[in-house]
Amino acid sequence: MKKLIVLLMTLLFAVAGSADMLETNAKVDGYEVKLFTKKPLVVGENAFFVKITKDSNAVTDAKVKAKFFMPEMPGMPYMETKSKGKLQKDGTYKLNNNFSMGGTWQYRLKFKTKDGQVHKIKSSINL
Ligand SMILES: [Cu+2]
Repeated sequence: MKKLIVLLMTLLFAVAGSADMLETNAKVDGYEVKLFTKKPLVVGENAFFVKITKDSNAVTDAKVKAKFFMPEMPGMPYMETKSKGKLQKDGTYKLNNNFSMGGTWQYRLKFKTKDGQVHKIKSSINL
């Protein structure tokens, strides 16, 4: 019985752990933007991937930037981590961000398309 409980707990943690992987979809100005990770979010270094499509075509000539920040809190200063997207062979942009602590981080994802327009997405993540 004890073994069964331990097994169930392990399974539960495994499921909870995989839920920490990020995958969000947003639409802005006719673009579809998917922001995702391939690993659960952690305090420290994280790789984010951004896929931008318009009319089902991948947009691979945009300039992508992300800023994650945590507002000032009692006893804690404002914190932020900024990154620039690097285009990968698969047409996604990779960004690296380092989080100094767990909690809720707001983010602003921006991308500039070759027509000069800047598109913005606001949301937040939890880690
Ligand atoms: Cu904080």
